[in-house]
Amino acid sequence: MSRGLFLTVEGVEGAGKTTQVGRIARRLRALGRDVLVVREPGGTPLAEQARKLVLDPALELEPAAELFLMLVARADLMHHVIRPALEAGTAVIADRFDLSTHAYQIGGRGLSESDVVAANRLATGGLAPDLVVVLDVPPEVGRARHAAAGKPKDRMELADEGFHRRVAEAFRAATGPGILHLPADQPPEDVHVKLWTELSRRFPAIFPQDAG
Ligand code: Z5A
Repeated sequence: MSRGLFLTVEGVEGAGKTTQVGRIARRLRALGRDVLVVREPGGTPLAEQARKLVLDPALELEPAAELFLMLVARADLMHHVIRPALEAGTAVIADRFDLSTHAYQIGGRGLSESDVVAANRLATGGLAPDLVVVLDVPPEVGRARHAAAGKPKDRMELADEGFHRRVAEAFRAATGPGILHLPADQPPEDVHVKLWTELSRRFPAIFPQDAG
């Protein structure tokens, strides 16, 4: 059996990642495909504990401590969940993955890129997504969506304006053959249609354009 597709969806808070991941997964399942959705940080008992710590507004964390909590979660999720699923031929869709580390811990916190890349490689064992989708929305649009949803702010969301500007800039600047930027400042259904079209262009056997 061939390895499953590994897709990650990234972007600033409120970009619509969870919404789009859910739609893609539902449509794939309706087509009879095996799909696993994960969110980072989280997805295993250890990773959920790390998530609680790293998002807790009552804690003050050094950038390196924040990085290691993200990576302990990733290493555990990768070993126990993502890798076995991909090896079984399941498509894995991750709501955030290592481009978030790049944007938040390197771009936002200013940690050394080479150190973070090396530490991330240890956490992932070198397994990289087949495609990284970045949902592009201005950070103020994402924040307004968040505020409208009435969710309490976590430790990362409470960071200062400059931090969030640097994070947004790092997402905007991310380029490469495995990275797809998608304008996401439109209604969820329109974003979904554009995203599915782009996915079917790249992986037609998995995302048929005429179905669903
Ligand atoms: N983090 C990190 O620092 N380093 C790392 O390596 C990793 C993560 C992996 C996890 O938060 C935090 O961890 C995150 C980065 C950091 N911190 N920040 N800031 P998270 O991923 O659990 O949460 P989030 O991404 O910040 O927020 P979110 O609310 O889950 O955002 P979203 O998934 O992009 O959006 P959504 O849940 O789909 O939608 C939010 C609301 O907008 C909701 O009411 C929707 O109905 C609405 N929505 C969605 N799409 C649309 C459109 N198209 N139009 C209008 N309204 C919409």
